[in-house]
Amino acid sequence: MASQSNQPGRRNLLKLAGVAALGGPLAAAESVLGWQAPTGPARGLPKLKITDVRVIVTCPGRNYVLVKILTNEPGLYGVGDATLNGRELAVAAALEKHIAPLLIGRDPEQIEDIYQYLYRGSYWRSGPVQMTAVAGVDLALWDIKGKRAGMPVYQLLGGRTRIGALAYTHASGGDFAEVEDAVRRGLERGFKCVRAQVALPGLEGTYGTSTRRKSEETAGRVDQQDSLPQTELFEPGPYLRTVPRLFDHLRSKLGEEVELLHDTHEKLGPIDAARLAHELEPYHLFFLEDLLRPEHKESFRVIRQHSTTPLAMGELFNSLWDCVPLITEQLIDYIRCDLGHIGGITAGRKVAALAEAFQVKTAWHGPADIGPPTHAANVHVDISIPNFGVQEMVFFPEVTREVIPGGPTFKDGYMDVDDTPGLGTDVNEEAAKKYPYKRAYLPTARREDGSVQDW
Ligand code: EZ4
Ligand code: CO
Repeated sequence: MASQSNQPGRRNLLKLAGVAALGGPLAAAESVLGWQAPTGPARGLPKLKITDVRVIVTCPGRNYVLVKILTNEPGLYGVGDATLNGRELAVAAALEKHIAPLLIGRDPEQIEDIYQYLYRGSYWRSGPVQMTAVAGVDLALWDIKGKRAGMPVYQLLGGRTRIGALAYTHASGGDFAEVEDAVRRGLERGFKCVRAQVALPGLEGTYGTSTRRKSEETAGRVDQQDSLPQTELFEPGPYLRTVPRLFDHLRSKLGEEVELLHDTHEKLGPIDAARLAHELEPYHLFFLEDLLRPEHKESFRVIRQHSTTPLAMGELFNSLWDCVPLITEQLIDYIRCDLGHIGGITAGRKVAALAEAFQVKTAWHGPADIGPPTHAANVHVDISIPNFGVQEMVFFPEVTREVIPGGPTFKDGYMDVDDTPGLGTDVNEEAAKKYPYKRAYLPTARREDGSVQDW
């Protein structure tokens, strides 16, 4: 029973409890108190221990938070991504001050136990800061397990189910012709699926509707903003009148073959959302994304009563349980939570399995403001589950790739990962130091009367 005793403070705890010298049934209690499941190491390999948890905050163009977990096996470490756009330092502090001390000495092979411990063991559960921190740890642990097994993570998840992950890119513009051109550029690049967003006449615009610049591309990029959030404008009336006309234009110019998507970015109320979904029916969208605020899952019933447009939801969800009602009531067709904000691969595979049972497909969030390890995790899950739908993707600039090398590839409309053991991403700590953190926020939005609007 002494072989499991590698937790600092555990022996003291047992002494206090006066049970240190006792055996028999208390041996089990001891392994519970030390909370190391009484399993042996994999394949007769020496038992692994976490020796260090490094949190790397860096700004190669935009801010990223990386988690590097080191082990007692020389050279064996894992890298995870714990980036939460606009709240990076809160996650870094949660990791450094609260979570890292819990991990030192622990067995990094016990991924599920560590996920349960960090999620439920904190008593205060869920929330974007905590679940992003948990995701950073979780990805690093899957990376370690893959490296130790000599296998890419998708093999550990059950092996390949498809040739690659069907990907979509973003197209936007100031008017319909500009959007059409942007969609054509996406198609020329090999994409079969393109998300289309257009500016609103007479409005400055906000996420996905900007006239002056692409809010969704630049948000959080430190070269694009002051150190305080910009305020952008949104009105539902012009939006609701414009978007169906955009898709009428795109279908008449591009035909039926191209798969078109659109993101409402949680901006509408229920009856407006239902109207939009209904009026987009003739244009056969691949899906309509994030119509409602994440608090209002019950309102998806209103939309479903009025429309057959496929619905996707979830980038603001923080846990498996946020996804449950929409999936079990079949109120959506695609669950698109962010593996980096719901607790990582361990949480994502549970969401995927729940969704499979209700014929819901996955469409994990894949924007520029989560790092390459999360994009890699997306694809490892995508290509190993039966109910994958589509994968949002971005191309990272060279400066990001210098600091966080590796990650998925893109060819002929599909993302893929190679057979590098683990996740296939890394962090260059020396390069990261060249790009110190700079405070940056996502923009905020208001209505024309000055009241707060969802961005
Ligand atoms: O606005 O990740 O579908 N993608 C998106 C993203 C989000 C950003 C917010 O940080 O909606 O671009
Ligand atoms: Co979105």
